Amino acid sequence: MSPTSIKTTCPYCGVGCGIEATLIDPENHIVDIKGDAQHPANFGRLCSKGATLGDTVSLENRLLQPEIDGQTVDWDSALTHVARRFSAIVAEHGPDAVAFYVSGQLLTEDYYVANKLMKGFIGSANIDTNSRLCMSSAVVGYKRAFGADAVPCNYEDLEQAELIVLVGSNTAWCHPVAFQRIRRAKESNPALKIVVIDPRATSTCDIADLHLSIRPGMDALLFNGLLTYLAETESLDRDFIDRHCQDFVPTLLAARASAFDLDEVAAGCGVTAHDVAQLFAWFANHKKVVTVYSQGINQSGSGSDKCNAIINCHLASGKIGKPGCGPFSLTGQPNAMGGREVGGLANMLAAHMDLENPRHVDRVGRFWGSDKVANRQGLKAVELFDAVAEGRVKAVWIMATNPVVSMPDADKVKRALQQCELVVVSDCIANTDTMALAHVKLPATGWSEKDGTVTNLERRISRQRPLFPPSGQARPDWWIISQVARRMGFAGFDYQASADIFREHAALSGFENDSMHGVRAFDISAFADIDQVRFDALQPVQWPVTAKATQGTARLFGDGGFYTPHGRASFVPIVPRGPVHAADAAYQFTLNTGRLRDQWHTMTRTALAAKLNSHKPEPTVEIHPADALQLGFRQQGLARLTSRWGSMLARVDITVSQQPGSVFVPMHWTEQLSSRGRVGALVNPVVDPLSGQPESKQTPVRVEAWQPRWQALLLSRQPARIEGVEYQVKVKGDGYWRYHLAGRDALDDLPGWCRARLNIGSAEMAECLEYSDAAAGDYRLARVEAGQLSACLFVTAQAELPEPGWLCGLFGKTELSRKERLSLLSGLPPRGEQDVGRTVCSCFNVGEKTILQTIAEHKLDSVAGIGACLSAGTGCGSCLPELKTLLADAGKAALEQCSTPKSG
Ligand SMILES: Nc1nc2c(c(=O)[nH]1)N[C@H]1C(S)=C(S)[C@@H](COP(=O)(O)OP(=O)(O)OC[C@H]3O[C@@H](n4cnc5c(=O)[nH]c(N)nc54)[C@H](O)[C@@H]3O)O[C@H]1N2
Ligand SMILES: Nc1nc2c(c(=O)[nH]1)N[C@H]1C(S)=C(S)[C@@H](COP(=O)(O)OP(=O)(O)OC[C@H]3O[C@@H](n4cnc5c(=O)[nH]c(N)nc54)[C@H](O)[C@@H]3O)O[C@H]1N2
Ligand code: SF4
Ligand SMILES: [Mo]
Repeated sequence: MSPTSIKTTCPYCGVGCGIEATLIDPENHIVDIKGDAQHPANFGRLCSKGATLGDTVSLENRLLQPEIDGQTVDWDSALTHVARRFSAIVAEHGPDAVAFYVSGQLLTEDYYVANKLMKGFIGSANIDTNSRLCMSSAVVGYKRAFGADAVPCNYEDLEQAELIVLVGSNTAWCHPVAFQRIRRAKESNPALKIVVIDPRATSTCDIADLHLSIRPGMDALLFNGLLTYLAETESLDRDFIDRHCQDFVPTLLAARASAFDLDEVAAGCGVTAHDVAQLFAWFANHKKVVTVYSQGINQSGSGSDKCNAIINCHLASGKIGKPGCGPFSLTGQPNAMGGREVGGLANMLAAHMDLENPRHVDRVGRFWGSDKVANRQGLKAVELFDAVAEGRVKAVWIMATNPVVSMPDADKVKRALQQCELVVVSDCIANTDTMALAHVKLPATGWSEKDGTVTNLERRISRQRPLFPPSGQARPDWWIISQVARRMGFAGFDYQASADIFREHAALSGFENDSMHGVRAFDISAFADIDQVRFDALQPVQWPVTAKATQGTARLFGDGGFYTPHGRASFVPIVPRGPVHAADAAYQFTLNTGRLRDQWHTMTRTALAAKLNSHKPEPTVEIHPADALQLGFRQQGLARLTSRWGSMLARVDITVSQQPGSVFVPMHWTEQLSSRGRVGALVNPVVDPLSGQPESKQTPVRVEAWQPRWQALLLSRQPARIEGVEYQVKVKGDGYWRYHLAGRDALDDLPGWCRARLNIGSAEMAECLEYSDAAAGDYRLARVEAGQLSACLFVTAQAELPEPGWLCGLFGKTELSRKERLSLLSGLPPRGEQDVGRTVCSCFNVGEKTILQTIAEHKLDSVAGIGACLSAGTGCGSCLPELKTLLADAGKAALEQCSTPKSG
């Protein structure tokens, strides 16, 4: 029998890549993953995260049973309990005393039902989503300009553009397959110009013709400057402005007032006038320009205004609605767009309708058969958790998001949940920082079991199809929500399958959506009668999908046709504002936070794939060499970061990619994997007044060296028991666990402490190798069972710890050689053997040292050469920028060697 192959969609980023999954051994969840060659989002390509999905579908750390107060219960008890408690609180305190906090990682069907229950039947709009932290400013930007939350562009525009401006977007790491498309477009059309605007020099700069290392938060000034420049150089599209837009004059006046001349703009943005002039001239002189923007723009106290400052420039030059043009907000999550369609945010109603529009509320009420539809905005994420903290919200149901990690002022969120009357959490994973605070735990099906649709960042709806039946008692989110709704006594939740919900959602999108009632952008009414067979066969398609556009719609606003009452796009006058909290004498650095190449958010799934953990195994703080020198930092030392809201510890990474005065910390680490690595605890809870989106990219912090008394590296086949260690990071490897430890308390009995960590009693000492230098504070211990390395621990007070690469590799060996055993406690490979170093290429598992050695041996001077020798860089391509850096480093090292006169 040939193995079954199933087409589905990647559950990570908004690129929305199609996947072809081949079931090898379905019972044991063994599946082969490759890109779907036919899917228009990726044409067969995947990045490191998508390609390793097969390593994340085991039952490791899955939540498989419902629980109430730590006791396993059956579904009926759990659902009845949730329904009764929610009903009772609503009866006593009103509908606004309860809330849902949901996620752009729900499927559209899950999202639709959650929104319907809260806004339609409980009668409150207290349902907000992690998209608040992500896309809400982009939504305000589009709605203010176009009258609808509609992304005008698609991926082909990236290929057809003459200039792509990537602003506040680390596309290379965060939307890797879209980035590969841009890279290839540039290879085949070298005239294509790429500009990156980011305080950091990221991997995205690898293909940039120009990088503006902008002062944090100053983007609106830059784009106001651009608008002024377009007007002054007669680069406006007067015809487009006159026929399709309004409010141009006040907008230009506002832009001029803030950004009168180029030198002023350059000084304000902290970049050279030459570079600003270059960007402006390219923008003005090219017809086809796409401005791609993401969290460097959205996650700001004035993110909405920044979005409109960008859109203003595209409207003014008519660079919109045509191939190769447009302001292109890159959605982060796989279904952030789907959430916007169903109205998952607290300030919108379903299917692009508004809570504060009585006709919309009435229409949705008639459609749903409810007279309780909410008619005013609910609490936005930060307000929502504030209300939980104050006891105004007494019950919260969190689905598919991990707010104890990802919210700003995250320690406050944690405290709020600790004192909340009822916390219900639906997740596919058993141990998360948020799940740890749940009174009721509901096991959801995860990717590989879920069945429904998602919409990617170019409005393309794709199917996620199940590969396996649900594990344990896990159930789809839509099922869990509908069951609670029914037990609360509400009609209209009798869905049998996700297709039933999709059909209803499609019908609502077309309901009274016409010129008589007012046209709404989101319309997929062509699917209003879709049956299960057609749903199962659904091909990727871009909305709107209507009777007129049955094959979907590639691009919007080709000839105006904006969704404002008058059909014209609105310019929005912008007064630039810097970060709300500026750095000061006490908190001298601006903390910037964001993503790493191989991890997804709070790592609940990506950290299950050993391959993805070795690129960046620890939480780091990236800092400029000049700042590091002043603070007395050394590379790979430890630092404490403190803001007015919280503090954390991180490994120091000194790098010129960082600008002086600013530090970067990844958002990913949790309490499950680190003792003090949650950066969210430090992030200020400042929000954009219009969108409510937090300013997660700029918080003033103090940074200082953190000097431990001892440091340790522990590797073990079994998870080790470590408690009370101040700095602790746990990393899953291939067949072992790895711990980085450091503490300031003296370890009185060092050998005893080490043996206890490895669970070694006196009987087991016979299998151990041991090294002790009490005077120096060095101790090393390794256990070899039946010829195999089972654990090793290196502790030091002063010296360096061994690099883990070679030691980790020993866990893959069935029998250690005598030479290896002799070398073991030195932590260094025996003479003639090579440590592979930190993983650079995750697809082919190639380490940094292997690459450097191969470059030297074969005198390589291109990434293609490295690919030919080692395959590195020939998979997903995400490591290409790093390979180039290694080539450059190797070149410099070789030069230095040549120019250093040989002594003696
Ligand atoms: N590998 C990986 N990919 C992901 C995700 C993931 O967790 N891991 N998450 C997905 C999600 S939900 C999202 S929202 C996207 C996010 O995708 P991106 O927005 O591309 O990612 P970030 O790293 O959050 O931030 C982007 C850049 O903004 C820069 N920045 C900070 N401040 C400023 C500023 O003032 N001005 C400008 N111009 N730039 C600034 C940062 O230095 C950073 O390089 O990624 C998606 N893709
Ligand atoms: N400092 C800082 N903070 C940030 C950001 C930043 O750049 N800097 N970025 C923000 C952004 S843009 C985002 S999008 C958020 C993301 O932050 P979160 O949404 O909190 O992060 P995730 O780890 O993606 O959480 C998803 C959870 O859902 C679970 N899950 C996965 N699939 C399913 C499912 O099908 N059903 C259910 N019920 N559960 C499921 C996962 O196991 C995980 O626990 O973080 C925000 N926070
Ligand atoms: S780019 Fe990577 S993470 Fe994003 S959808 Fe494609 S494979 Fe998944
Ligand atoms: Mo996001």
